[in-house]
Amino acid sequence: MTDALRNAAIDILKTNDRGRYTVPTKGLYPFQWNWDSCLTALGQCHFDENRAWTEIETLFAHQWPCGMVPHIIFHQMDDGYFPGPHIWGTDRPVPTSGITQPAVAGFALKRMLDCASDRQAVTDRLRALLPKVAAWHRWFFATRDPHDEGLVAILHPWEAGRDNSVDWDDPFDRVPTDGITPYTRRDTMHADPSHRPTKAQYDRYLWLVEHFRALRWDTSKLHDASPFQVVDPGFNAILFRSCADLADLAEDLGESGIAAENRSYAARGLAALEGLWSDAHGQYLCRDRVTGALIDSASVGGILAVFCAIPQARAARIAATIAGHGTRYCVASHSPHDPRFDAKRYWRGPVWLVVNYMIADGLARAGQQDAAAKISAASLALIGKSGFAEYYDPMTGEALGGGEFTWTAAMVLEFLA
Ligand code: 9WN
Repeated sequence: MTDALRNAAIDILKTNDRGRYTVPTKGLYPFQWNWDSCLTALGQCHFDENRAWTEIETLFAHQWPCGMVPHIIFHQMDDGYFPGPHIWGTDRPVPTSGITQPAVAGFALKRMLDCASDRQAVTDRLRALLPKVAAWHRWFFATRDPHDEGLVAILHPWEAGRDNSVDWDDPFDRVPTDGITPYTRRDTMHADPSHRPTKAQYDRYLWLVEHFRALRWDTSKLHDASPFQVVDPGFNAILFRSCADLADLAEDLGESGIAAENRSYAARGLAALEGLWSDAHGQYLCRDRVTGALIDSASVGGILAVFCAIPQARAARIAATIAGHGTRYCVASHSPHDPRFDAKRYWRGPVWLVVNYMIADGLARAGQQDAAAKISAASLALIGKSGFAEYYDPMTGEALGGGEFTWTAAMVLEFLA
């Protein structure tokens, strides 16, 4: 059984492999996505280490001079996805989007080094990537933390990778929709529209893209010009974990400057994260940076915070919060106790294996082995029941969204390891 699962996962990774990068799934997402690629590489490590390193190298080959690593690289034109390169208009040699995604690369590289069959053999590749990842981290704090809080803001829901989370509902009230160019969605041609974001949300996604494009994608200007600035605990936790992991890697390679810089980002960030904790919710919450208020929305973003080194008592409380969800399959992307929970709509309830993986990893590191084991078991049960889907109904385990999904397959290889 385990062998069959492993082989099926490897088959998906190979089917979606386009040579030097992997698409999340054919049809729905025909390009390279940032955090998908980094997590995909972890799966590739289990059968082709060389290919795994290439995945990350390809991503960083498209880093912007300012340090940002874009969320999509449009390697080859494909009309199957909207918004395509002409909407973004970023004017890059190979077209990319103009926003970023969770900075999971630092963590991925450390994990890949730990799994390497011959660490010496990958040292040069790691040495070449190290300053690039460090530049990305520096860019985050330079452009997304203008008041030096130690926490960075996302300026578009696509940056968090949790596109239609309940977290963004209130801040989205401030994002206008007037004047956007008429458009035709493609996602709803590949997936059930009732499982995807709404038109009202898409209008706002597009308004933000057009607004930033009008500013010529000058990433030093976008933060202050954006009506949407949200400090997401999950997004920050991934960055802090990557900072800490990059610092370890840098130390090993004798790069003391990068090590010290990233240790400091991680330490300051962890201290600042405390301000997002909610005792009432038993998890962290997003902060709306425009109003300064915490957002009353118990999403998985505040649970994912356990991926960085939060205090053990917080991790224990988060484990209890997950157990308290009471869903058959964990971890729901939104609290089922909140009336806004929607078991089938994308990031408003469904389970995502990548998020499960990071939560389980964080819980295990914080001494919550039982809770971590439950998440791992639930993840594999979902695969056994419904295959390698994009996301799943936490109540029924039904497969939702795209099929034969790359990062889902990659996470299965990790869960089986
Ligand atoms: C927009 C590729 C990506 C993931 C995101 C997920 C979804 C894109 C979309 O697909 O977002 O970036 O068009 O829906 O929300 O996390 O990286 O798998």
